[in-house]
Amino acid sequence: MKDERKVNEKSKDKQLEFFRVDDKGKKLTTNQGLKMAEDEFSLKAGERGPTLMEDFHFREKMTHFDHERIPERVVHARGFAAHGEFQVYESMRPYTRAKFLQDPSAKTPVFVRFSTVAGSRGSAETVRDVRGFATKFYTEEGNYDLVGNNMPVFFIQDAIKFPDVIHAVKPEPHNEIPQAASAHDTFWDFVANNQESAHMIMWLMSDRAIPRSFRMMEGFGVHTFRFVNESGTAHFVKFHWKPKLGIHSLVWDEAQKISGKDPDFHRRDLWENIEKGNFPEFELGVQIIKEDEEFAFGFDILDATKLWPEEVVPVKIIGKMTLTRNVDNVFAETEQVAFHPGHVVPGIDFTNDPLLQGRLFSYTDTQLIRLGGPNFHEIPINRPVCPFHNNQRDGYHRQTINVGKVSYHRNSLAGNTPSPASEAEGGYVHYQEKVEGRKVRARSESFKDHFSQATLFWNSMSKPEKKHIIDAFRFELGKVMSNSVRQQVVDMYANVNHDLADAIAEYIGVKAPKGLGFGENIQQTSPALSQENTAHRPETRKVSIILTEGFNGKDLKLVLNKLKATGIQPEVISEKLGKVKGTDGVELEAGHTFLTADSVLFDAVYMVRGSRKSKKFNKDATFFIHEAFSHYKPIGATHEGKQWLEVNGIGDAAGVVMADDMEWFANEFIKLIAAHRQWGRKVV
Ligand code: HDE
Repeated sequence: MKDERKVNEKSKDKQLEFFRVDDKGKKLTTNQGLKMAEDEFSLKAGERGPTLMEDFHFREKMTHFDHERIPERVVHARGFAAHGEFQVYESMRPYTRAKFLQDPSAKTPVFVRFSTVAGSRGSAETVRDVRGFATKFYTEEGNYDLVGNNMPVFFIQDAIKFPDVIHAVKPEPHNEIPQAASAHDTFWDFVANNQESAHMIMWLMSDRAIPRSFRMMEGFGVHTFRFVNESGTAHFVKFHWKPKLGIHSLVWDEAQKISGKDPDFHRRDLWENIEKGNFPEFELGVQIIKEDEEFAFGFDILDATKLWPEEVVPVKIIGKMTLTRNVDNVFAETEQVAFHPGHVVPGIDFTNDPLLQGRLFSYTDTQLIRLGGPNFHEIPINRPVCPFHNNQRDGYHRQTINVGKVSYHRNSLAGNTPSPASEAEGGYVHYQEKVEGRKVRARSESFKDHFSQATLFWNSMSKPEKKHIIDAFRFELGKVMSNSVRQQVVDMYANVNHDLADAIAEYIGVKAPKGLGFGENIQQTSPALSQENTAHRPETRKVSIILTEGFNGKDLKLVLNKLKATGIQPEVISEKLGKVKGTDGVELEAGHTFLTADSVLFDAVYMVRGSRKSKKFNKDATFFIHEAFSHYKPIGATHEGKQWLEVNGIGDAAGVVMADDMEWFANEFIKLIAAHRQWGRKVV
């Protein structure tokens, strides 16, 4: 352990190395280190006789297996994580004394876990849901956890309601249906009867709830926190993660199909890109408000159902996180990592946001049951990279062997150590906020506007984004059996926007209330809320290349080289796996057939075909392209592929490029791929 402490101080990777075990090439032993001569047959009285109690090897192996599962997270059970590093661009010293935010040359190791909220551990990843975005910074002053989501607001305002919203969204208790879906009665009954959820539901019905990739979504700390600098001055702060690849989403039909075709779609995407060296990058941004401006906005900054519009309080980009390494073992790292919004470092402090205050209790409490005792901080993935010393002792699975007989404070036998550190020595000192008030179970009047920002969100959406929101409401409420609940939700959303309420009502057998609602007075927009206004980049997009034998080898090579040079990932689909022969001696490896690949697993299609004709190929390719077309994906075609698109009647639609000039074709196709979806296309 002492040696480990030494490496501890150098880097998280080195520290983890200490615990890494490779069983390859080793002799099989019991957990006591005893080499075993046999691992296939239990010890029996005679070859056909009963198994003997004496078989310690069988008992140990089976007992361990029987105890392999731990309780899954009560929320965010389905998740995937990666290691990386964070570096600040410029010192944030004027605002915070947090050391990891001060030195632009320092790299802080991080571990990030992305997740869905509602589904169980084995559920599909592309369901409509909020995504968790939890980051552990292993700083030299201790671990700092930024435990956020991919949406900047939340369903409720007070933590005491968290069990209610989660009970409502989880599968209904009498039949445990539906898994990982909010489209059912209890969830929408909760929404209609807890109208503080209005704004968050707009995000949940939007494209944000079906991200294309963990690498292409924003992250938000949600709550208002505090930065505190060396002289004790505080500022309110909100945290943002901005993906360098821009924000992109699936379309709903595609998301549902992927749930069946590849329920591991998001983890596979993250895993494969990190393995290939396409390291995901996210910039850290902060919005900062002065302490004396606490009441200068039209909303309460302690209310987690409100965001700070970026046009009013700009996001200052202060650093970058890069994810560079996959985990070695999902259980040891991803499953056992324990995040907690209360894991802070000097210079970062809390506010009285009642949602945050409740979270500060919940996370340790949940780790105690999930990780089986109070020593979860000793699990390798959770250990800080700096040493830790205190008088806490014992408990299940204690690993530290504390030497000496003193385990109390104050003492004289150990020179009164471990001793508290002063602020100058790096000790954490809470921000001395003045608080006064009566003990009440109540909500501040300033928390009672539930609709203004829901309307702001609606106003800020592009036309296609609005259509997706309407479709999502129609889908979700269409699955709700109770007519009364459907009506209540439509009545509620008439407060946000009347056209929205009308459009929903029209399809779900109820009527929107007459007259204009609250939201009609709100004209403001916040362009930053529309993901169409974010970066559009082609890097790492997956393009399916559809080929048969006899394709034009020289031309295709030129296009493929151009795509790859832009960072696009082409993958060949053909009739059979293996080499496909083209002209000019070119051979390409088909990694997929129509049996194993599907259009929903790619961002774009390039139809090349070849000279070989096959009815089966034509049928499969027709389905493939029509599906990609209906999901607004870029489609390119050259050579025999061109005629094929024309015959299929999709040759001159928006977002379809066909050409004989390969250079021009490649450039145009790349532009379409960068733009992601072709919303101008008419899809019936
Ligand atoms: Fe969590 N949340 N949460 N949450 N949360 C948990 O902790 C809780 C909230 C978030 O990848 C649990 O270790 C309460 C907001 C993420 O391991 C639990 C409230 C935000 C993760 C818990 C909230 C989050 C969790 C379950 C209402 C965004 C996954 C397992 C006050 C800012 C972290 C666990 C990971 C996990 C409680 C609301 C984000 C039960 C009581 C708001 C990303 O402690």
